[in-house]
Amino acid sequence: MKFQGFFKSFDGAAKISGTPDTSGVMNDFSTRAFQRHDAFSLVFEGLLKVDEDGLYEIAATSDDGSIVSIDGEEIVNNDGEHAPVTKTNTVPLRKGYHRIKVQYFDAGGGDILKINIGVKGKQSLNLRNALFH
Ligand SMILES: [Ca+2]
Repeated sequence: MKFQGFFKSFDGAAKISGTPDTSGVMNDFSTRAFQRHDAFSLVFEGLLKVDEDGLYEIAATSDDGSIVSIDGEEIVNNDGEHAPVTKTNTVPLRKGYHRIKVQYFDAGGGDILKINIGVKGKQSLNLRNALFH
């Protein structure tokens, strides 16, 4: 996935904009490279590969806020300044590639970003093998 990194907070994940301080490619939704910054924001964009048609559950755990969009549609809105909170939603996906975007910001203090995707009742996707750019 491609990412854009900002070494500052925004007034919500939905507000992230402007010229990033850094950018590149990552194979998962990791905040590791940014944790030395007191506050930071990330936008990830890439392709999600699913191997079967199904109703997929998308779970986003974040501190602070995050938004997950698939094929241009907002699926999980976990935005706002808060301690770790998990929000989930389901979306029907056909086998193949889907555009995925994750917006995330940390306003300071602790930071967490965990995205979990899978067909309900089955094992979650290994995102390191399912994300492309
Ligand atoms: Ca925080």
